[in-house]
Amino acid sequence: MAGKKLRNLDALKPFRSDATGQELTTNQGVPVADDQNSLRAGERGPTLLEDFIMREKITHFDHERIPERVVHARGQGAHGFFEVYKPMTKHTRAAFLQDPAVRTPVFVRFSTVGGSRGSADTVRDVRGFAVKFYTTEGNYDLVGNNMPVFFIQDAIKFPDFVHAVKPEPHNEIPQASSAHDTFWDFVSLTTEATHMVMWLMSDRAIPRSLRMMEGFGVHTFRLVNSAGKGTFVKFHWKPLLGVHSLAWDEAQKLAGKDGDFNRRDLWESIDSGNFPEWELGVQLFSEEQADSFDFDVLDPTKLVPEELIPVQRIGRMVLDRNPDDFFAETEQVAFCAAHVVPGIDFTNDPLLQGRIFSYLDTQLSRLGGPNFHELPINRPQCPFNNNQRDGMHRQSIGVPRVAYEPNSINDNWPVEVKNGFQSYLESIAGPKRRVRAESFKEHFVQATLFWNSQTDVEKTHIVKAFSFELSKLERPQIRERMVGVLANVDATLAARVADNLGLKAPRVTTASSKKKSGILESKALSMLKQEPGPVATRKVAVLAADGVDAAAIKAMRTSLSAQGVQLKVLAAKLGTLKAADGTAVPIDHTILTMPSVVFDGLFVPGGTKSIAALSASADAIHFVQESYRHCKPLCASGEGTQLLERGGIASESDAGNGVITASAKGRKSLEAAFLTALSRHRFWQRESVDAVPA
Ligand code: HDE
Repeated sequence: MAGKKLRNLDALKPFRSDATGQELTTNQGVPVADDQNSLRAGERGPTLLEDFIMREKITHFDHERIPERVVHARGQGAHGFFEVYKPMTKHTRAAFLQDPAVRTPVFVRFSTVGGSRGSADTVRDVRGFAVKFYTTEGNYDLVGNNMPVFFIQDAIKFPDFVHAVKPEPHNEIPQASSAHDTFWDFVSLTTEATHMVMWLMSDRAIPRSLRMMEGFGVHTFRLVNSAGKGTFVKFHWKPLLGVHSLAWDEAQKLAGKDGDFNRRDLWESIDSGNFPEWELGVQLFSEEQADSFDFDVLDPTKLVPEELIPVQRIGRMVLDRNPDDFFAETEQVAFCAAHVVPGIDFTNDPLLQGRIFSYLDTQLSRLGGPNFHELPINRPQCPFNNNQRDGMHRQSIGVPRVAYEPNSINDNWPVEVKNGFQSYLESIAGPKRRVRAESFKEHFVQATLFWNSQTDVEKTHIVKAFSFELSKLERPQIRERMVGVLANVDATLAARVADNLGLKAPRVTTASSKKKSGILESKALSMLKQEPGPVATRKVAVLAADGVDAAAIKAMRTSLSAQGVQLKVLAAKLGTLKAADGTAVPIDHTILTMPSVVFDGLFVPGGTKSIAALSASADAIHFVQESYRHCKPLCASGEGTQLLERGGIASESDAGNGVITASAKGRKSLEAAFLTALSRHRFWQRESVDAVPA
């Protein structure tokens, strides 16, 4: 297959239905003459059972829903491709990791975990990051998350964990939130969850965009080369747009103002040709290296610090096509942690071992039987043949008259492949026991590593997130217990959270194990210590009214769009504005339909009349204040500074604080300074300015 470029669309052609230019028919192909009226006995009489057309239509409608995923119910999918940078032959025989000329089609589904299918996008949660590679040797699913560790160590605890994080069973409240008693009860009694809870309370749990998230395979997997040699591997996805988050207040408001914020963002960026891209990173290490670590690589509550084993970037994934049919693609896609290909294998991570079972099993009830692999989005794009047959919704027609092996009637086809999938040859010996390995028993060292790796701003956000969630609990004893757990992570963290909860700082115990690796901080664990990435695809709001300075908008638009930043003009109502120079300025949105929370920055151009009108508008002032409070870059030119002042914001240019105004700089550098501010994403130090409301 080397050199052949695969494209998903071609492979799916026979399954695509398109009614454009076609006649309306029943499912049996019978032409329908009247789709407006059911068949009645008399003009005003009862509808007849005989009306097979209406019954077929309504029966199908009655069964349109399938069970939502038990976790990760809400998601958004996209098609794309993966290509490897150089042959990975030394470490793996996986076909899709050999030839840089080959583009392997992928389908990716991002998701939140706890909420139901209709819940909001921007809730505090882990994000699923599941990738299906349609390789020439079968489908490979890398079913990961945007955080590199997990809450529990053993699959047998997964139902308990999920029952605890889902809404409380008696009233199904709260939706899509861990801020309730059962979650904190469970995690405070299950200290192995502490490391992951630190990630969940960090800004990783409120991504600005699905395009600005890292992805992780979480478990240690194994690459296997053609000689059967194994290498441990941790998978990473590194976004080219950097890793960015929302502000917590903003995330909560977005959940109401645009519950589809993350989904819309992904859709619109692909739709407009701004294809999101990630590099696939691997951390490769031997069993001997693994043995030297101060944690067990089979424990999914632990990560391998990049300082210990660097991440090598081995390929890239580009998402370049939106699905045509949400249900047929994003909803029906069935990821499975057991979908591996020759050259990629599992390890004995006890969480992974359970996942190998769970995913296929769950599809049986979600997709209604064992033939879901035949659905267009799930079927491999390479030949697949075996002696399985029948079952609900079987689509393929088995032509040979045998479905068993050995057989002589069909010359024993299909035949085994000598070079087919072979499990890594691993020697296992030991008593059969229900046991947690000694090497899994240390629960806090990496939680402390995570905490120590954060900037002060990130630490404050973590403290606030713990304080917010624990404040919501009905049972004070759970709150206290959790603060006690935090004392094992860091004394200051525990004391700060305790203070916010009106509790005494707990007595501090020191983390229980000595670090062999000696790594006390890891830069890669902080979002703010990473390169911010380009500003392309960021959105800037322009507040305007009649009399606006059109030249200022034009100059800003020219500079910003050269960097791929989108400028949207917002006014009190739709239509066009009459600028001060008499030109017409088209309005993109109203202030009320596109609130400040859907933008990355704000520009207020001058114009005496425009600013006078905006200064008299509570909505406009709120917009400015909210943008400021959410730490977004603000820019004002000419009289625009007066609107900032009206919002209680000092209007002197203060680049360090993300406020760029004309008063200190000339026009040319105003745009450049604003672009620099946008590239910083947020100016978190402003959070401490309580005087500006939002
Ligand atoms: Fe999942 N998980 N999981 N999970 N998971 C599911 O499969 C499960 C875990 C992840 O967009 C389910 O098709 C068990 C870790 C993603 O369709 C189910 C355990 C990681 C998705 C299931 C875990 C994940 C799922 C629900 C512990 C990160 C969404 C519906 C042993 C590495 C995939 C479904 C999509 C979905 C089971 C833990 C990621 C029930 C038993 C760790 C991204 O099979």
